[in-house]
Amino acid sequence: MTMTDPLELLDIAGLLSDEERQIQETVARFVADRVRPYVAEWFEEGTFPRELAPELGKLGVLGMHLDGYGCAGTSAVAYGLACLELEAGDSGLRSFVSVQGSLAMFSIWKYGSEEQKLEWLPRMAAGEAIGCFGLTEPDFGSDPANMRTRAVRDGDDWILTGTKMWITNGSIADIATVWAQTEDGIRGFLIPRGTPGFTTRTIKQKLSLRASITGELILDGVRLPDSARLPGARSLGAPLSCLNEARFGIIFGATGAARDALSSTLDYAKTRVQFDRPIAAFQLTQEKLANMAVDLNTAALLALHLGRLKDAGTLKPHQVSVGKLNNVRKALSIARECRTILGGSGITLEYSPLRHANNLESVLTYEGTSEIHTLVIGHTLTGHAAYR
Ligand code: TGC
Ligand code: FAD
Repeated sequence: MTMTDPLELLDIAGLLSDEERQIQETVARFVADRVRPYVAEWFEEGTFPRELAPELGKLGVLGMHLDGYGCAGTSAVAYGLACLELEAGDSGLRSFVSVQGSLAMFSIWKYGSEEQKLEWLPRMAAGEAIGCFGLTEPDFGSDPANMRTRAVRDGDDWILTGTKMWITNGSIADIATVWAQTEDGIRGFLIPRGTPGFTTRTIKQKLSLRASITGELILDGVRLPDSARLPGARSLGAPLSCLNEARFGIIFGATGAARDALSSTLDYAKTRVQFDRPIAAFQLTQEKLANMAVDLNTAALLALHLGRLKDAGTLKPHQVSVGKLNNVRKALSIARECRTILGGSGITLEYSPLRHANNLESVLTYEGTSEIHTLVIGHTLTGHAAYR
């Protein structure tokens, strides 16, 4: 007996519905045809091909779990499985889809006016308009409550000033959801590209998430009408609720990166011969492979459990933290361990594990660092918030 997909170990696919399996297979085929052959080149060049956006729209994965306005309206589990397959291609691809659907579109879908929804969501679902989500600032990442970006009233308008940092899709986005402090608390605003005073800069020299555009948003007295404000967003809870959506996709996505790293390593270990035997036949290699397969399968089961809770409408933010903390941590450790089995070959882009490991360094940090998710869980267990 031999296995190429390490997720076959516990027959997790047997827990999925026919529709969920079909959606997963469709996304996997797209990744095999349109991503895997090119992703090493994108990573090396530090680029994300914008022309992929309408293809992702056609595939139905942009705002996939939202209802109406041109969105597919699938279950949370189906959306998670799509994230898993996208991130098996590259975390940068899943990031694009997360930011578009779970952050930029979700913020409009949940907190926007009917006019804002009609103006942006159908085009964003089709991949004709790209969105970004600006919460983090140069001096405030884990602690967004203290953000410096300010929106002040000037007659009927708002004037926004500040800087947002590390913003996925920032410098290619047509529309930015930007969070700012007002005298009544944190509010969200939609800023279209080209608005006077609004500029962006691409962050270069990244060693991680290279097949993704990361940018800075600079707001220098940007004047906006009140109709640009997200009317339903009334506190920090609004952007944090958007993060739950994107963190959910990461719980599945990280297992995709780990699965891809492990399955390519299994193939390699079975064919690479040293001391006249395949390296897969050595006990030390098998211990690594077995431990990784156990971690991967338990991470996938956790993702599925949380997905079922989300579909039942009972998923809590601290449960999302359990999934994000565990699955990203495990995926990063799997990708690094896989690299050791590949020996010298593992340091090139010909094999995926080190690319995944480098990407997962960002995934460990964004959407709440592992320390922040640890403290969220600690808060839930003890009743004491230890952030401040
Ligand atoms: P705290 O006082 O605890 O909460 C303020 C208000 O927010 C509510 N809340 C939540 N609501 C929904 N979902 C959650 N997860 C929530 N967490 C808190 C809370 O109930 C409260 O509501 P109310 O009504 O009482 O006002 O806030 P705090 O300032 O003490 O901070 C808590 C902490 C540290 C957990 C939070 O600030 C946090 O999560 N920090 C991490 C920041 C972060 O994750 N940033 C991510 C930026 S976006 C990104 O990284 C995109 S990468 C995308 C990609 O490329 O894939
Ligand atoms: P800091 O908050 O300064 O943290 C530095 C270290 O201190 C971390 O280890 C952290 O865990 C630790 N720390 C902080 N506070 C505590 C505490 N209370 N207790 C213990 N340890 C603590 N943001 C967006 O808004 N939109 C995006 O689209 C986006 N995309 C991103 C893409 C990439 C590639 C990256 C790398 C980041 C992105 N981010 C985005 C920003 C990301 O969310 C932040 O980097 C993250 O929240 C951490 O903030 P920071 O980098 O300022 O680190």
